[in-house]
Amino acid sequence: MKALVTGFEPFGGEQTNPSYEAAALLPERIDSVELIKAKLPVSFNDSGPALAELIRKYQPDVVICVGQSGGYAAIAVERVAINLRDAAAPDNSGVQPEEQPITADGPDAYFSSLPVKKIVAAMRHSSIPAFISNSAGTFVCNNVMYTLLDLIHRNKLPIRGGFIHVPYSLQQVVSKAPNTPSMELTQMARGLEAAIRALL
Ligand code: PCA
Repeated sequence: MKALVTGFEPFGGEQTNPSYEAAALLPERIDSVELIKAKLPVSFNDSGPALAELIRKYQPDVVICVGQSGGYAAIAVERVAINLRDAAAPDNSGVQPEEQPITADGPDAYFSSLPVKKIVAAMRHSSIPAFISNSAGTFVCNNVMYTLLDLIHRNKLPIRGGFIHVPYSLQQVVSKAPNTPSMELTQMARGLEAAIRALL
């Protein structure tokens, strides 16, 4: 089995993005799963084509896209992506769509095709705080999750795909307000590993 795990470049004034840093900490192989790790741009227009190209190149069986969601202290396993772009701030390309569909002829929403309950249970079993989130927001992460599931659906690809949000890393919050939630990168990586093992 081959799994593509993507993280993002930094955005919103941050120096790092824990989604990519945590993905990069994963080993090359987990049991029978070969892992491919890649970084996506925080861009509404460029992230989808970049992901599509990675899928075309590596032909993975599983795609797990990971993003940062500052404000949580637990890993959020996303259940649903909606056909909406509505950004409160510009992306890294300066694009800030408001109330636009991702694809005009697409369904309103797609459910993750990963076993979200099983993944949350596996993370918790590994002592990593985790929950099911019913909204991936309306920024680039939701856009990537929707684009992934739309690509799989339209092309009838034999891929299980979904999205996971991780908190700020400890490093990111050292100078933030003292009550800002965070998680150690190694814990995030353990959570992602538990997610992959849950797919075996
Ligand atoms: N988080 C953003 C986009 C990139 C990332 O890591 C989001 O939640 O949409």
